[in-house]
Amino acid sequence: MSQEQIRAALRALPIELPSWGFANAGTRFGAFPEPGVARDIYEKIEDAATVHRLTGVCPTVAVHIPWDLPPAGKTWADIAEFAKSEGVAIGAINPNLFQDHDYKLGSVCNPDPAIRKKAVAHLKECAEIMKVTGSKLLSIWLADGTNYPGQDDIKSRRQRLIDCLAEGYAAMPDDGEMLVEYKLFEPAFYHTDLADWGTSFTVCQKLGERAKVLVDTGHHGHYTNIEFIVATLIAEGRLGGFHFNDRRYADDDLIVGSANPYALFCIFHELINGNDGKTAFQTAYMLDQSHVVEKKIEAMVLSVLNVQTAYAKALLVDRAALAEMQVAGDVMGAHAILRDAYETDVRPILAATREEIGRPADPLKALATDALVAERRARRQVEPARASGAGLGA
Ligand code: PSV
Ligand code: MN
Ligand code: MN
Repeated sequence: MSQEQIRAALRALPIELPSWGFANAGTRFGAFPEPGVARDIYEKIEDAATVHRLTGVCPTVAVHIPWDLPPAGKTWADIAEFAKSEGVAIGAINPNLFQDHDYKLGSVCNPDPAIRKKAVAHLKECAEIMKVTGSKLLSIWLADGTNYPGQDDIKSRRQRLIDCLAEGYAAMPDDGEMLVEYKLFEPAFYHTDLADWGTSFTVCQKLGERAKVLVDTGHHGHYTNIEFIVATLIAEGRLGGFHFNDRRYADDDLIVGSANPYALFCIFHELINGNDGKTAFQTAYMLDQSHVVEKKIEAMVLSVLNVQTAYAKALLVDRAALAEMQVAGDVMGAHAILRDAYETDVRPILAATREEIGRPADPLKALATDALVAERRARRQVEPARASGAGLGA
């Protein structure tokens, strides 16, 4: 593949940023506020727009409801307009069905029909926000599950889940997609109602064609082969997108590509393989990270660079030669093709990709001396926020 083709492919891969990754976040042991950090939906959009300005590949920002809400007197249409004025758009709408005290025993799986009704009403509210903002994605993650054997009836919970999500699905715009995210455990520790890709997949089959599986790279058991899941979901037409992040232990939500860059490369290899062999499969590429000790905008820029690095390396795989090795049963030869690509230094390609569209060759270096970012960080430390709501990430 020519360098020009690689640069074009990199520019054509949009990476969505999570609003909550720009806000102060913490663990259950505490949070450490960052001076000048984004405090409301406006400021999160400003920071997402900065990342787009520096990288050229982040045109949308996902929002989480109600972490993100328009202030009194403003509407979601106003927020979408503000995003546009900043050069970005609202991306996936993420309902929050896990923090309200009513959801202690679950949201859409709760044994109490009144609480399920409340959860469905929230799904419908988010479907309306999709219509107003022009978002095409309703991204569902549930904290539903149980902590003890016998706590609730697993079979009944599954049916409640399907029935409630079906109502949310029906409320979406006709061209909207529902992304169904799974997670092995946490906050539930005995069983989780959407625990793995198979569970999400079968639920999507019940919901309809526009329901697809969302793969969050931090949500699996250790040593799970995520690229195998990706290849399978593409083959079945049910890969809906990614929440990229990295981890060493559980759902650490660290900078993607910081701990397991080779795994990320292997995921992109399957994304290209499952498509036309030249570009990655079209799906929703999103980051889902919470930055606790690292500077938020810097962390997001680095995450984007790491995703592009993995993609560029995967694009370098000599697929014709690989196919020959595979047919010949040349195990070491086939593996060497992948390794050769992985070991290539793609930093010059990435720099050229950005310079061609008038973005800095080194976005992190540019960020360090960015006057607008410095001005905003200073202003936020003295002026009140435009809206309320800290928008803390989980
Ligand atoms: C849950 O761990 C999750 O991955 C879901 O995507 C949530 O929306 C997000 O994290 C909140 O940080
Ligand atoms: Mn996620
Ligand atoms: Mn997560």
